[in-house]
Amino acid sequence: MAKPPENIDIVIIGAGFSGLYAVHKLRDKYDIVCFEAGEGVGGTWFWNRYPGARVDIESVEYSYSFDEDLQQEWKWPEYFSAQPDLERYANHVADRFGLRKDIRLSNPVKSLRFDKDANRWHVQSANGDHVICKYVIAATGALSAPNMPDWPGREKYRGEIYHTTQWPGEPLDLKDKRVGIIGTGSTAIQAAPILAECSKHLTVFQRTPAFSMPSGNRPLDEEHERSWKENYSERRAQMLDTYGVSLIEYPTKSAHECTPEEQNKILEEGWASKSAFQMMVAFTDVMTDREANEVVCEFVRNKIRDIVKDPETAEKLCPKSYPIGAKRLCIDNGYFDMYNRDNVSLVDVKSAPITEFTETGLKTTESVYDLDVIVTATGFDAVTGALSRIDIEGVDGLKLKDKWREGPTCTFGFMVAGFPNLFMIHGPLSPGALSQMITAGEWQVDFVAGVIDDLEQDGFLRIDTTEEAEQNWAAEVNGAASQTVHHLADSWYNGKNIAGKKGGFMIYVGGFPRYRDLSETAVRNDYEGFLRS
Ligand code: NA7
Repeated sequence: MAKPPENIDIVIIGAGFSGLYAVHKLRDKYDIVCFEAGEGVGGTWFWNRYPGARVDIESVEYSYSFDEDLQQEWKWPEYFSAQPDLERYANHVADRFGLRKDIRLSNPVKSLRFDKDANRWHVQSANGDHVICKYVIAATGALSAPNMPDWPGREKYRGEIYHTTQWPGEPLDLKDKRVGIIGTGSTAIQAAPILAECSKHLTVFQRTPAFSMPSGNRPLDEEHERSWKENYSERRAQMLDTYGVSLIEYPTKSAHECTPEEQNKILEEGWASKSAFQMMVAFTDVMTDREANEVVCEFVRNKIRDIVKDPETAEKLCPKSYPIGAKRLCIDNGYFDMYNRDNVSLVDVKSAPITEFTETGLKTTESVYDLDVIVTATGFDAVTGALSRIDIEGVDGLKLKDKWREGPTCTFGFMVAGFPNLFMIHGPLSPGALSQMITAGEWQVDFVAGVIDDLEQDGFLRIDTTEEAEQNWAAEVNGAASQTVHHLADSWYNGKNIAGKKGGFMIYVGGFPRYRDLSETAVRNDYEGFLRS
């Protein structure tokens, strides 16, 4: 028998870091329910349990700022936390702030339908819950819908297959196994060195080589921790004034203003620094000038050539088809050095693509590979994937997946015209994954909470955005992207990692301060670009 509908104020979708904060922020003032697909909280850091999973931004930054006591008391063991520590942190926050009673685990949202006469969303979940609410906040994550290649023959493959984001909870015994990993993005680059150490043989199937920097990870030293804890409020405020909500060192000189010796010195310092993202800002023009960018590319290629002993393998591993930083930079723990092991081989699947699964492994246009375990580190239907996989119907039967067929449209990444009272956190065309997502997510949740408070105080029943505002925002997003080298690579940033996915660059690269100013200015100007009624 169908469950009776429940009437509440707000549904939050997702109990990842942004969703958890939204629960905390809104629960005292409103009746809320949070639906979560996973069996636990933490989102990205619940799902991504593959060996080597680790954040690539410093944990003192990549953590909540909303509660000073939490900030002071929590101890990160390392500069860049491993997945278990991040999951532990998410659980600690859920317990400490009593968030669990409002979160329904293992209960993904299946559909959303807007009743325009009643100004209410009808939310249906996998467990048969039917919630009628005024507002929906989709904190569904930019990297949560896995991309699984659809080569034929999967059902006949007799070995084990694991997508990295659906890794089993128990440790795998791989010591006598031939393992294949497909992909060489951030995930594969973290997992592969560990898989190589614990398996009989590892074959890496590479379509596009990646730029990767060595991780400067180490146990967090007390002095560094103390300096953050003594200055947290000031530093958090500074972070929000930086391009990527992160206090990396920003450069003052263009590559063209430096002699080759100066360039080399700066790049060596960047290579040895804690954060890979330092390489994207080694000079002021790395992300905007092809020549400046090429200086950094060639420096990294030479590092790869120095590390990898076999020159043919080294050359295959050198990215040459796109600028550095145009795809997400990777951070590794011994990735290139791994190719010096006897039990690791590299297969180029750009020139000879994988065509099918066989009973015993994979077939490419040139060869067959026998594998006991296949790891698909093939990434995500990113940014829009999680929302497009929910059946979302706005006013007059408009479906979100139809509206976004040619690419996502929205205003400031928050709202889509025709879908009133539905707010996205880290939505498409927001700074999303090009910002430090926990702090940026807190700011977005605060912004949406302010919009809801205003609606309630001013007696409005709904807010929508306009198509004109969406077009203006698209022009701003595309204008910003066209100033950079980002559009010169196929990646999950522009959806070109997924066959047939349409749309342009999905992330706002005009910098967080401008994004924040434009959003706040629109609200101050009597909700310019929005319709309240
Ligand atoms: P990514 O960065 O999207 O990497 C996925 C990798 O899988 C990438 O090397 C892809 O090659 C490869 N891939 C995808 N489909 C195929 C097929 N069909 N054949 C061969 N190779 C394929 O995902 P990650 O999980 O590594 O990282 C996602 C983000 O998480 C990362 O950017 C960080 O922000 C954290 P391609 O490059 O598309 O040629």
